[in-house]
Amino acid sequence: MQIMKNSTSDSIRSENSNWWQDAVFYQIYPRSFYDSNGDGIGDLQGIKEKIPYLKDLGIDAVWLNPVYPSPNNDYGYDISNYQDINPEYGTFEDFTELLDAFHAQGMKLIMDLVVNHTSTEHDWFQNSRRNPDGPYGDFYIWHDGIDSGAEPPNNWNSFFGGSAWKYDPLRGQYYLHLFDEHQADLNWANPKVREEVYRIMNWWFSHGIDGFRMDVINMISKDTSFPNDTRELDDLAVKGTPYFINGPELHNYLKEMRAKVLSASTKFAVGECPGAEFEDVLALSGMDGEELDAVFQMDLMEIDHGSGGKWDIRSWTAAEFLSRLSRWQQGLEGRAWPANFFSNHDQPRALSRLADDNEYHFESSSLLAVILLSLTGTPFIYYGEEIGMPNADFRSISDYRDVDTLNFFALERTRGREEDELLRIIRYMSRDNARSPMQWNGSKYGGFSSTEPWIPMGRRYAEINVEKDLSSQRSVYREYRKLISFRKKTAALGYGDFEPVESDHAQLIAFMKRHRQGDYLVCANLSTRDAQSRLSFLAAFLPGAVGTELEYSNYKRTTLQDQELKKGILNLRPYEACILKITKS
Ligand code: TEU
Ligand code: CA
Repeated sequence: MQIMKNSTSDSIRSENSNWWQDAVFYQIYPRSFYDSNGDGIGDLQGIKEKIPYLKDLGIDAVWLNPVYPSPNNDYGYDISNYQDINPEYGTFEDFTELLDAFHAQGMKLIMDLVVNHTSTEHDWFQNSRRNPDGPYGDFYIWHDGIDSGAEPPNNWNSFFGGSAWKYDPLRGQYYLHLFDEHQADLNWANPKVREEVYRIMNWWFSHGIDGFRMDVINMISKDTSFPNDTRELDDLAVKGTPYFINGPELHNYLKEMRAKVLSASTKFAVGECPGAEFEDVLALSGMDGEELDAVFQMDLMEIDHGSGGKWDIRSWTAAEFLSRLSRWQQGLEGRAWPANFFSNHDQPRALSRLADDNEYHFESSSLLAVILLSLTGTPFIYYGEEIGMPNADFRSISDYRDVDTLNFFALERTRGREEDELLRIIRYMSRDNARSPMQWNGSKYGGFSSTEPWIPMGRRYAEINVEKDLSSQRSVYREYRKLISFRKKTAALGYGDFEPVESDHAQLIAFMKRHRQGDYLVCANLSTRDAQSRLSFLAAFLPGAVGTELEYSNYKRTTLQDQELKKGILNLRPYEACILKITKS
């Protein structure tokens, strides 16, 4: 699919632009969104009931995390059957009903495609381990161990801790698993594997879905000489990444996929690509349209990662935040289409991580909305973000469900680290922070279910929930709705050229979005103290600029402040975020 930048046409909804370029997406973690039948597990009928809520917010398209049959070692990312629905979430009929219901509202639905690996319970894997010479014998990555089998084939690590290899006594060989040991990596070097994947994708398209979010799609090609990783690395770091992230055949596989599945279609293909560098993203989603339509890269999500990765938390500054945004916004401009997000099911809640989820809860939540919805590219709002859901913040390890979190805890305990210290890290960084049930109201199970949910409610659900938010004078939901609608009529936000200004400020970030139809300045104070920005610098950026007009602020602004604004002084209160229109002579 060719990316059309709107610089050649006049309307923001030009007939040349792709539907997903105009769309505001909403990501749903189905297990935690809404439980319609009282078993404590979110489901497809539950999502269907909430379509009006999403429609009212201004959502155009939804990405569903995996809903296929799965033993849930990684809650759906370990798939045992690609062509069915997990009975916990409903039936295949429920799925087609849901899809029709979205379409009836003019909304789109994209599914998660998890084909770097399958569950070890998938028939393919069971066949592969039983029958090395059979049709599935070569579907996975099997190797003999070294030292007569006593040691794994090399020193690569799983992202969830420990070796990436697991010995299977039945086959008498090791198989590769970059994630949990119940997630065996498929052997993409085998053309039969690739044919199966394309067949499955086409099957889902024939049922009418509108696209795929492709899980760790930049890891499908491995260096088939499987070398040891000899770099000097932090204890917590993952070994082997240079040999499987953006591996040698990746671009060939994706070009083949484009040709066999995605060509001449209006389906959207967005790839999740952890560890993708700038050049990789260009190659993967460049405007030639030969591979993906857009890429989720993790640069901003790594702002607080130290040399040991996600569990090695470090501090960051506003200037760094802006520089990470700018690197991609400016770098990809006119060359590739960005997919923007501040949260997902793998990250802590952005509100707790990047802003203040307490005293400045309303301001922080709406500030994140201002920034996300002002970026060029397709925005993805993660469920609960629109009411300012903070980290679940469970205090006891028994409340956590995520294999990554539990492995980290167990492994570090054996290395002698204190339980308290580990819990402090987990309360900040665990993926379960963003997987707790949607907070619909303040009743016992948060209006999510009539029974005890599969994972506890976030600690502050009685105080922060949809019902309370909507009845409040300061509703986060209504700010999101306002900003989504403003974005849809303001070409500069979704399509404009990005230019950082105030790129060295200790407290605030500011950037311009420029477009033929009008130029805008976005300013956000990322601190708990007042911050001043000088607007006088605008002259340097925009010859002919004479002033600004306030389009949006998450604070009420007084006439006096408006006068100051006219004089070029912008005083931002804690977590204040503004959008200003630049006026010209
Ligand atoms: O995530 C890939 C990934 O590399 C990370 O975000 C990962 O979750 C993190 O490094 C753990 O520390 C994708 C999915 O989004 C994630 O939910 C799955 O667990 C993973 O792939 C395996 O399918
Ligand atoms: Ca249910």
